Formats: sequence, C-alpha cells, structure tokens
Amino acid sequence: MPSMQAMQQYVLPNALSFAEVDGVVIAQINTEQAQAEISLQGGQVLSWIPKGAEPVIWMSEEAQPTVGKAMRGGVPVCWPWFGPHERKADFPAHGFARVADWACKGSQLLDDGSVSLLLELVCDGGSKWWPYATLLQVEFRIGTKLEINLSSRNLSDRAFVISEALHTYFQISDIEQVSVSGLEGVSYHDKVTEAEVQTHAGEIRFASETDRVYVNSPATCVIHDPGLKRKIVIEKSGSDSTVVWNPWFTKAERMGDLGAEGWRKMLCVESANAFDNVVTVQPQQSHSLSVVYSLL
Ligand code: TA6
Repeated sequence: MPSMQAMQQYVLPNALSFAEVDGVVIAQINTEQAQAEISLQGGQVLSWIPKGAEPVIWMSEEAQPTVGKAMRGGVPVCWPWFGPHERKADFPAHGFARVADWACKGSQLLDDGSVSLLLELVCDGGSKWWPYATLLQVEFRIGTKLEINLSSRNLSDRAFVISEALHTYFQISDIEQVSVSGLEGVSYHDKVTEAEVQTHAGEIRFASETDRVYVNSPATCVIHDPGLKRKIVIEKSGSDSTVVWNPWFTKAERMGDLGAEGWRKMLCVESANAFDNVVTVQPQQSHSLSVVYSLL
C-alpha cells in the first residue's frame, strides 16, 4: 500500500487530496466542477458527483474500504480477464487488477478545470495469475465529465490475450423506470438464459435479472432515466463489447452486499472486450479502452 507521505507530492491544493481509510488509500477530488473518490486499491472509482447533480456512480450503502476486496459499486477494473477465468476455477473472478495496489504516477489540474490522475500497475511476469510482463495504466479525468482510459502495454516477448471491462455501476432512480438505447440490432450472449446468441430489437428495459454481453459494437449507449430527469451518456473507444447487468431481487439477496433495495438503484453498463471481442496484444504493443461519461 502506498504511504500517505509518498502521496503528498500528488496533492493539488483545492482540488485533490488523499485519505487512508482502513488501510486503503483514497484520492479525493473536490473542485468547482465535481466531487469524486478513487481508491488506489484496484484503481476503482468509488464516486463521481458533478456539481449540482445526483451521484452518477452507484456505491452500495454497505460497502466499506477493505484491504484485498473490491467494493460493491463504483467502477471496478476487470482485467486481464472478464468473468470467471476460462480454465482456472480458483483464479479470482474478473481478474486481479480490481484488488491490486496501484501506484500513483501523476496528477494535474488541467486548463479546463478538470483533474487528471494517473495510476499504474506493473506486472513483472512472475505471477501464476499472469505470466506476462505488463504495464497497466489508468488515467482519470474528473470534471463535468468523467473520462477513464485503461491501457495495457505488453512488455514481454510473447503476445498475450486479454478480456477486460470497466464494470461501471450507474446510479438510477428505479430499474423498472429506466431504459438503455444504443444497442438496437446488436447481438448478445445472455448469461442468465445461456441461450444462443440473440439480437436485440429496441431499447432495453428491465423486468427481471439481466446479464447480457453485447458484442461487436463500439456504440455509444444512453441510460434514459425519467425518474431523475436525466440521461447518462456512455461513449467509448477501444471497446467492442457492452455488458448490461442488473441482478434483480433474488440474485441481489444471494449476493447480500447491495444494501436494502440497492438492486433497484443501480444498473451496470460496462464498456468491455469479452467473449467474441477478446484482445491480442503483441510484444511491445499497447491496447487502450476508454470511456467518457456525461449527463444530458
Ligand atoms: O458484469 C456482470 C457480472 O459478470 C455478473 O455476472 C455478476 O457476476 C457481476 O459481474 C458481479 O461480479 P462480482 O465478481 O463483482 O460479484
């Protein structure tokens, strides 16, 4: 875990400070444009609240910073695999990046008033989970929009294949009131029914557990939320999969960490590369997955 003393060099007066909560270092952004918190454990956005708006990123009311455990909510970084490992049942679900200690490598107050924060995770190639030397970086730009750029650089002499996701939990008024547009006509794998690949016709609405991996689409998605009188725009690049997930009541009860009725107030729309869209990174090459979240 990085020392709080070491973090002082990245403090930006009246914009960015750091706190330690139960052994987890958290970057706290507070500017004219927005408030946000980012855990250095996992490189996980915990909150983002543009000035004058309701929180855009959902976090379980039961979540507490815990060393070695991702918090339920925010933007977990799923890497270098999405979901269960395809061969090793004992490997951590959604990879190890979301619970690893990332190092702070830079911070900057940008001309447009947003704050840039750069975190990195160096894999030396000696891990049983990931035998490839890799430089993983995530840059956040926090302001009236939230931008996240996740880049993987292959420092080894062999190509590797990754699947990945920015597993973003968005805060909504009520799951039965919202819809998602942008994925009309896109094929998806349904992880609830395990049915053959299907194609979605119109906007997505929710009436039960939904866990779909839409593939081969770089499309921008929009969460339409009449209850909060807003739209959340989810632009992306370097991502050909979009995961849409809500656990609904029964699974939420089983998971036990979403808080009372928390499942009603959250919707995951995850910009990813998974299933048909895994990414091969050649030696000394890089791959980036980026998102820009904004409100309308
Ligand atoms: O992205 C949806 C999903 O893969 C669901 O199947 C569910 O497992 C969710 O991620 C949460 O996974 P986690 O390991 O964070 O409990």
